[in-house]
Parts: sequence; C-alpha cells; structure tokens
Amino acid sequence: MCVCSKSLKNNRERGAVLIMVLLIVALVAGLSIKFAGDYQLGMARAEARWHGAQARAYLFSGEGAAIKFLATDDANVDYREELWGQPVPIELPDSMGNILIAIEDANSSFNLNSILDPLDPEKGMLEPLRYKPAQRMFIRLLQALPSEQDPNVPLVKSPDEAAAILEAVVDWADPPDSPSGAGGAENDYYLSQPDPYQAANTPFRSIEELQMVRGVTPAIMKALRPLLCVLEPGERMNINTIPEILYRTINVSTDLTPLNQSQASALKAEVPSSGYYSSPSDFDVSWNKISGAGAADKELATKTRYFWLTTVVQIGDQRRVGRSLLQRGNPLFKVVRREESN
Ligand SMILES: [Ca+2]
Repeated sequence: MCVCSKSLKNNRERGAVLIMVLLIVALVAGLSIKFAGDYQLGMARAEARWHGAQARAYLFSGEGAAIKFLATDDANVDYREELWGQPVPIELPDSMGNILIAIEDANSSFNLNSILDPLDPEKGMLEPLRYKPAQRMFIRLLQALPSEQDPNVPLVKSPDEAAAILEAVVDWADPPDSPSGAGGAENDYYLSQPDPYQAANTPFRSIEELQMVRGVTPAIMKALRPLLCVLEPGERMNINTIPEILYRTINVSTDLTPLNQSQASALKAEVPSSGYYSSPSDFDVSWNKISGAGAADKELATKTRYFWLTTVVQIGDQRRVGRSLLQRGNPLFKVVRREESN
C-alpha cells in the first residue's frame, strides 16, 4: 500500500469520528435543553402547589381569626356600622402576599325557606289569609323586582302572577303530588317538560334550585338572586341590614301589593338617630308613622344568627377565594357551610 492511500484512509476515519463527536454534542445539548425545560416546569409546578397549599392554609386561618373577632360582637343587635362591617386587609410578611377578610350579614336577604308552609285550602287564591305573612312578603317582593330594560316596569306585574309563582315554590318543596292550587306545580308539570325532571320535595339547599320552579324566568332569577338566602325556615331578615328594595315586602296583611318606591324610601328614612333599630318593636313606631294603616306583615329581626365570611388570599400569582357561612354560638361561631373558588 502506498503512503498516499494510507494517509487518505486516516483522514476519512478522522472525518467520521468528528461527525460522530458533533452528533453526540448536538444530542447532549438537545437533551440538556429538554431536561432544563422539564426541570423549570417541575419547579414552577412545585412552587404553584406550595403557594396553593399556603393560600388554603391562610383561608382556614382567616376563618379562625373571623370567629375569634365575631365572638366579641354584641349579640343583642346587629347593624353594618359595627366592627364586623368593616373589611380587614392584612399584608403578609416579606411581601409574600395579602389577605382580605370581609364579613356580611347572611340575614340581610330574604330566606327562601321561610315561605314553605302549607297554604290555607279554605281560602281562595289571592285571598290574603290563604298565605302566611312571609309568603305575602314574597308575593310583594316578586312585584317589586324591576325590569333590566326599564327600572320603572315591574318584572311580575300583578298579585295573581306573583301568587302563582309563590304556590309553585311551595309545591317544589312540599310532599309530592299535592299541588297547591291554580299556580301550583308538581311532578306531572316538570315531567312533561322537553327536558323532564322532578320537583325536589324538600326545603331549598341552594338559591339556584329556584330557577327550576315553574314561572321563575331567567330575568326573575337574575333579579332575585342577590336578594335571597337559604337558611333554616325560622330565620328572618334583619331590618338593620336589608337593602331598600326589601322594605317593599312590608305592607298591611290585607294588601298583596308591595309598598311603592317612595313609601319604601320614607320608611327607610325613619331609622332612629342611632342608625339602627334595637328591637322589632322599635320598628313598629316607624311603621305606624308612615302607614297609620294597622298591623303589617313584618317578619323581621334586629339581630343576626348567620354571617357570610369572604376570605381572599393572594400569594405570588396564586389567588384563592373562600366563603364560609358562620352560625352564631355562645360566644364562638361555628362554620356550617364552605364554598371555595379561584
Ligand atoms: Ca352585633
């Protein structure tokens, strides 16, 4: 073999080795980039989990702080200007994040479970005594709901339209197959719908159930939702914390129509100079001054048994919102319902 061909072969071998080396370097570089990406993703996930776990821990500690704080509240009367009515922002150490704790009166809305008593079958539809006081108040509330397009136009235009919805609500929760009257609706109505379903036949567990009830349109549901709560049947709304529209549910027992807007405003303006009513009988004085028309349906309270606590926790880019329903105890409150969202 000549020297020239041996040298050519050596060069070829070196070239092949170089290509192999370059391929290996490229492969290692590619794998490194992939592993680095996976590592960063893993770290980000671990960090998110850690922040999420921290945020949840802070939600629970917010509950504990609110329970201790509410234990100092005067249980004899409740109104917004008390300390619980002020939201509390808390900065976490080392700029880690913040917590906001806000407490609302759960009894500042109308209790859907307060209107489920049987109707008096001896009385005809639209006879006021067919209904219990809270049921008459609900009939008035429906007629007080404003249309979204024109606030001067009511969504439910007459007592009979409102009474029909009330009767369907009673049927939704009462024992099966005993329709209340013309407006009532039991399973035969719901099972004949294009998408059939059955009535609950038990007290409401959620406000959202109401949209399944005959006569409750999406517009009525939207207007009612912020004015309702679902508590035990005996829970009344607190006159010190309700919005003005709920004043319109009050009227003399023989009248199924709501107070008009100006009557409601005048009644609300009669609040004592202290800014709140100490007892329901104090409210009677204001009512008599405005109406002079005799006994009214006033299923009202001046103290509150249930509060909603909202805790918002922000840590890094993790945000958690928790809602807890707190029931007044003596003196410590207890959590009876929890909802969480991001
Ligand atoms: Ca209080």
